[in-house]
Amino acid sequence: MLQTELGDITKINDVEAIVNAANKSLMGGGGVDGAIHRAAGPELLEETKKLGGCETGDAKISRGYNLPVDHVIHTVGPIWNGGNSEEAALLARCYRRSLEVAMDNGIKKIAFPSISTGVYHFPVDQAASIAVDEVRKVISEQPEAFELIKWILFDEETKAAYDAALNE
Ligand code: AR6
Repeated sequence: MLQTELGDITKINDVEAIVNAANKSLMGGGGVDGAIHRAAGPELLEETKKLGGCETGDAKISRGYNLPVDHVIHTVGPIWNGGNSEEAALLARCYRRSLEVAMDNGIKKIAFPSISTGVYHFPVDQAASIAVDEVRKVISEQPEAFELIKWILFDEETKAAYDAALNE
């Protein structure tokens, strides 16, 4: 049910939705956000432009267009600022809100990237532990809601951090 995989999230086709680590504008960017917009094609931006942006810790859904999945759930992770600016709570909220939006849309299989640990500089070990804890909480509250939740990690070091968190 909870898995990790090394790879490119734009190539994943065994889930119904992938999560995007976006920014508040939802107008695209670099990192995984840029990769998702490139793979989905320009119609994705046409749709996300109309979503009215997204607060840090919240999530919004769009279609997947040319991606192999039907939906993209766009969440906005916190920018790391030393750890005393609610970063942990906001990151947990990204996972919770993404899963709530998935449930509202009947999505049972979902893949996350490592939210906030790239350009936003959240320390990966802490981010992995927060991510796994919050996803486990949601699953314990809603045991029937999901069939598959996975993290698609772009490099070995990041994957090792999520594997360690899952083995805690
Ligand atoms: N598949 C899976 N993971 C990826 C991919 C990919 N194709 N590409 C990068 N990653 P980041 P953030 C990994 O910077 O820290 C954007 O400009 C990457 O190696 O994409 O939440 C947005 O518009 C790292 O492990 O997201 C925002 O402005 C992880 O994804 C800002 O970056 C997250 O790195 C968000 O920053």
